[in-house]
Amino acid sequence: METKQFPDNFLWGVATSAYQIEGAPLADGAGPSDWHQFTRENGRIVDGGNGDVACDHYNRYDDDIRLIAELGVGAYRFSVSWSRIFPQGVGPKNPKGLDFYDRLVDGLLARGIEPFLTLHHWDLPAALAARGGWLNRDSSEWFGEYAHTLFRALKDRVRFWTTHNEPWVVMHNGYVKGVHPPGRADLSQAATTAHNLLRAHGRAVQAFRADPTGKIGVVVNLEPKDPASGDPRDIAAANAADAYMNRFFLDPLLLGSYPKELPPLFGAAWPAFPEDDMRLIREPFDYLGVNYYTRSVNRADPAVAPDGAAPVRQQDSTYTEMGWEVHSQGLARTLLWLKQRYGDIALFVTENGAAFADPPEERGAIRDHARVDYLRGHLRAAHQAIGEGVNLQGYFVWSLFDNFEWTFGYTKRFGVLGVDFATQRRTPKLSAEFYRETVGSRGRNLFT
Ligand code: IFM
Repeated sequence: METKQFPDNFLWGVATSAYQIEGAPLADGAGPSDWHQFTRENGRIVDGGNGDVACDHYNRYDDDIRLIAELGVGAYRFSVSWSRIFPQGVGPKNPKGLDFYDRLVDGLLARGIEPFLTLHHWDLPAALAARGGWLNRDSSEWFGEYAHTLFRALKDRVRFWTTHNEPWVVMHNGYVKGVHPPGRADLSQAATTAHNLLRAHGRAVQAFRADPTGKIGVVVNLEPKDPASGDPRDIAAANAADAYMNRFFLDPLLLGSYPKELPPLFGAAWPAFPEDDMRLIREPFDYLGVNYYTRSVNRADPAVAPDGAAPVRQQDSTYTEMGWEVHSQGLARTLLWLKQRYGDIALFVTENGAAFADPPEERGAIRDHARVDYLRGHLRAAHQAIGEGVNLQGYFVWSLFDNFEWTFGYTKRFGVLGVDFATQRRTPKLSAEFYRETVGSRGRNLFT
């Protein structure tokens, strides 16, 4: 009988991001980020939470590396806080900020863990936000300079680099829903932000190629958009939602133009972008990171801007604490869709995981069966996609720890390690044990 396993060289990892775990946002000469400021505005974050302490990883990183190593994983995906490196976003560097990531990278490598580094996972130096942030066309140059500094400092040891994490969320939550910095609802600003994020990506990729080592990519959040019924209006709404979320960034990056659905959806708010920008945006990169959590089923609703698609809850499905449907087959569909639409680009699942209300700790263990089931289902789907010819090279669980879940503060727990935020004690959950077995057996345990 054939044994089902993941390939030998498959990269297994866990993921985090700077603002969600580090704490000490102003330590050692760092400048404030837009998130540092946003969390100080009244009513922005559930329970008034912020990243001032988070998982205190800035101080505990050494112990945390040991915990990562105990999971047996080969890679750790983390992000760098731009305002630790450039307190003003541009201009004078802060060597102590760089030292932190230098020590982190060395610590990971000493334990045989591959650093998988993201340059921008949402936090932007407040000084640059004050200059318009991503709305400013100069943001591509600011980002290029920041990226170049990190390449010079760490490219001798870091092989895998990511420009942006989920640029769609930066645009949608920041400029459509207004629940992330800068808290606006302005479609024209949303489109400009998307465009400048894409230009900044291209600029960083160009800087990366100055030295031919390593791999650079970008990470997007994707979900299949299904229609709620066979009604042509629902089918059209699901297609618009797909253009707006799934193709908004990938089409320009990989095909060189925005989806044709976008200008009509945005109407007068769609800016006239300089044609020449597409050359920069299309700069070839090495891999695509996919963050997959759920799918959505949509019905037409003209009141929802800009895609006119309202998600509909499914009667017979399970939902996570985020209100996201558990739908593991959607991961296989997404990976296959990528291959079919964009070709055989190298793929990583750079985030996958779930927030559940975990049971209380019992004799030193948190028995998070729901998360184990979630991970098992999605890992099987990833394995299936490989079997169907997808060039999937790695998988990262979101997240290593319970951490600061942005607008939701500390109320949503995604970790395979539980964190008691009063004491900073880390407790492995059942899912940590399950994932350790998965990594150790290259996924054989998923099928027994
Ligand atoms: O916590 C976030 C992460 O920062 C980006 N991707 C989705 C996760 C869960 O919401």
